[in-house]
Amino acid sequence: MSRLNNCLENKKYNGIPIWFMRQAGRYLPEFIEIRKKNQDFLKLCFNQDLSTQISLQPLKRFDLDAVILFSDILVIPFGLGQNVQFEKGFGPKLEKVNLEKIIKTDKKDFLNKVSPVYEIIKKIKKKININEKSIIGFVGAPWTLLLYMINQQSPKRNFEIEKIIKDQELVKNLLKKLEEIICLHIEKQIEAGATVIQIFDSWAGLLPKKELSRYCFEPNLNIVNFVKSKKTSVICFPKDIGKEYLEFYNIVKPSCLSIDYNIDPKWVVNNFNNLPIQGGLDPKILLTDKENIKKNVEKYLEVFKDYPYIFNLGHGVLPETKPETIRFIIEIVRNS
Ligand code: 1CP
Repeated sequence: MSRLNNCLENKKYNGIPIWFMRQAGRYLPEFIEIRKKNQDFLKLCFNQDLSTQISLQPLKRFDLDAVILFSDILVIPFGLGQNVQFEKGFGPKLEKVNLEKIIKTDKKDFLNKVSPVYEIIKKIKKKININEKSIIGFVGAPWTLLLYMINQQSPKRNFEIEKIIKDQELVKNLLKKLEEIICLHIEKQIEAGATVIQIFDSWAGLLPKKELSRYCFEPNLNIVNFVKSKKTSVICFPKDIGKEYLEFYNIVKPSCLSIDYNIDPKWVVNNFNNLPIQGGLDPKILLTDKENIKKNVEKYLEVFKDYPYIFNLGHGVLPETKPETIRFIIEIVRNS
């Protein structure tokens, strides 16, 4: 079994598994080249040959333990019939939510739009040795997807929680539909060959504490239980919820927690009962000099010595990162 799957299942394994969030992406010249010729981002996500190629690009260059499917969390709103576009220099733009249309979209309609994703996973599986590399499928968590769907753009640009959760009927219905479709999307990814599922709750940190249970813990729990029922390991990333990571762990009980860079790794080692942990290193560190990078990588390796740990970052690789820096970090981890 692959190093990553072994670690997730808390078995003895040989060395620390390593992969990077956004390992396929804009810091790689070979990705940028394909992207230039393919202006429509979602169309690229559904292009079977190109998306397979992009998913495998980082593994061609580097000694990584996993391939992550090249796709996006926003294929779910798209599959539900909400128009999504990615604009250069702006990010995602979504049309206004039409609840009636979304509710009317059934599983078959969704699969009609999104099924190329599963074909891409099948193609990836044919090109790698599944005993050595994990295939990571992924979804956005209900809250993070709901937020993009109602906000119609990144909350980085414009966000007020009151506006998002004002229409409780809409919120309740959307969450229910999202949970159902997220589970379907996971099921199909597993059937196609995904050996690990990661749930990105990238904007969990925008929730006030009193709303975490309803919008973050409960929906993640339902999805984690679904993934577990498919006998598949599941990594949760409820980004930026600080000390509430502990409450998340106690309620949701995923196979592994991915931590962001605001979390003190020592606190994690002392409080999470040997639960496999992933990530943590601030992606901005990768933009500094080698000495500083080495010092910070070694800090995580030291804290998580004798602990089930997956090396990764506290969020995605930044576009300004030099590919050589990724190689440098892998070398440090492999030689540790
Ligand atoms: O060339 C470009 O401009 C496209 C940039 C890009 C890429 C490479 C986007 C647009 N998505 C992706 C791929 C992607 N997205 C992957 C591929 C696999 C890999 O990790 O290598 C994954 C896992 C995602 C997941 C994703 N999309 C998340 C969750 C992870 C995170 O970063 O927090 C989120 C929030 C998105 C939405 C999204 N898609 C793209 C952008 C620029 C954004 C973020 C917009 C925002 O800031 O709100």
